[in-house]
Amino acid sequence: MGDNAYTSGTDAEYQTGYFNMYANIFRKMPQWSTLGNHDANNGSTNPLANFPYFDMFTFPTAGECGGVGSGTEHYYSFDYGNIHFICLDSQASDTSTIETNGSDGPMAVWLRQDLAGITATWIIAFWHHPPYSKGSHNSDTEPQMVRMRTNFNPILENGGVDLVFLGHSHNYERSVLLDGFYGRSDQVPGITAAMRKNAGNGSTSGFTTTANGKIRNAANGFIATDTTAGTVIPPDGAYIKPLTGPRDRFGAVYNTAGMSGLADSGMIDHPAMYVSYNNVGTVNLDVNGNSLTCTFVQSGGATPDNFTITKQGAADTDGDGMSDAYEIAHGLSRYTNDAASGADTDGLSNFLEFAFGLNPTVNDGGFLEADVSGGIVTKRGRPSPWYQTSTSGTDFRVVYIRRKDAAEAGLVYIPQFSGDLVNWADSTVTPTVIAEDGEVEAVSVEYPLFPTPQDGGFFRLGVRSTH
Ligand SMILES: [Ca+2]
Ligand SMILES: [Ca+2]
Ligand SMILES: [Ca+2]
Repeated sequence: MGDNAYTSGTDAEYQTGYFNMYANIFRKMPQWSTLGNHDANNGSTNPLANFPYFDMFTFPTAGECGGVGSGTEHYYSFDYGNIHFICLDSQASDTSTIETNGSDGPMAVWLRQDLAGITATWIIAFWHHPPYSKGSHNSDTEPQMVRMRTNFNPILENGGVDLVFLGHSHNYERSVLLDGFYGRSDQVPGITAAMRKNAGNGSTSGFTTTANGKIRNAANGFIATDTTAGTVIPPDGAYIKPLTGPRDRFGAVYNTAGMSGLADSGMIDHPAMYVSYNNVGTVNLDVNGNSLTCTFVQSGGATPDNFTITKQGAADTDGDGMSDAYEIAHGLSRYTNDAASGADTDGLSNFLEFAFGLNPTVNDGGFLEADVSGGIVTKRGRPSPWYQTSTSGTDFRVVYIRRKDAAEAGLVYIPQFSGDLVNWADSTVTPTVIAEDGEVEAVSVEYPLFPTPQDGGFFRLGVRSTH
């Protein structure tokens, strides 16, 4: 996270404090660094200066490792597995943005292009100056820290960043799942409940604290409280973010880890943080498919913090049960709950249109039709009675349309049967898929045997969202 060798980042300092120090590790592991103030001749902000740092490292400038080429080693991106890493320069590059300064500097121009093309599951950004810190540096007042927060956090959050690693403050500071806070830590109203996408610890296993820290959780009323050695913090469960659909503004974790070489003091009570420590250690990043876990590891093996982010399901910003992708495609609002309304004249709510794969702006709510022998849905629509003949006679069944991404979209379809229209029983059989059209499938369920068949069998279908 920058400042790899003190004080001015000279070749000699790097040799002694970095290359000699970690020779065994460097034989096995590539290094991806970001420019710190000590790498820049102890504080230079000259964007044209060729610090020794740039001769010691060779960073991609033309997208050689994935992403959009930046044309400079000051900032760059690369892909590793299903992760897209973005390195920004908070020390010596122009941090202007359209929103704050009227026009984008080259770094903002490049970042927007790079973010727009990402298909990787994970986006992890890193740079030197933390946007949220009350460690050995104060993000309320230090200009570079303020600028990264006000100018670049919005771009990254709009682009769907999941995790940001930072240095500069010689402390460990780890935020909750946060979105949209660009002010001072002491401003009113400060970080709102809506900005805390998840105020819990994001841990799936819990952890045991050490001394020299501050923690903010339900047990202490979310007021930063001194940690004690040996306190067991129970898990609150992983931070959940959508796996598919638009990825913007579902929250990110900001993790300052400037304490690998030295731990300084500091208030470490920034309201963005779940837990902070003035202790030496390192952060281990472990990504396995749709799950990402960070663990704070100390030299003796203690692990006084961890958190997990899990990607699952379809993006549904307003939680109305209809995916963002569907709402955008059909002109509905992804920010307001419009599940119960219906813009067309087929009598189906927007939510049922979504569930049956229909169009909420077109009268298309007739009964479904399918070419069963060909296995093709020929017309999407409402559930319908259906029968098929077999060697044992005639099977009376019902058919209905189910989205193929139902599990991802959080949809549950519940066929129910009744003999008297009063008492309804959920069907317990697994529906049979009889046709599909790529996006949806028609499934059939046989009528259950009734004690008094002459009463007839009535059918209805419930559709529920787990969002
Ligand atoms: Ca929605
Ligand atoms: Ca909506
Ligand atoms: Ca419709």
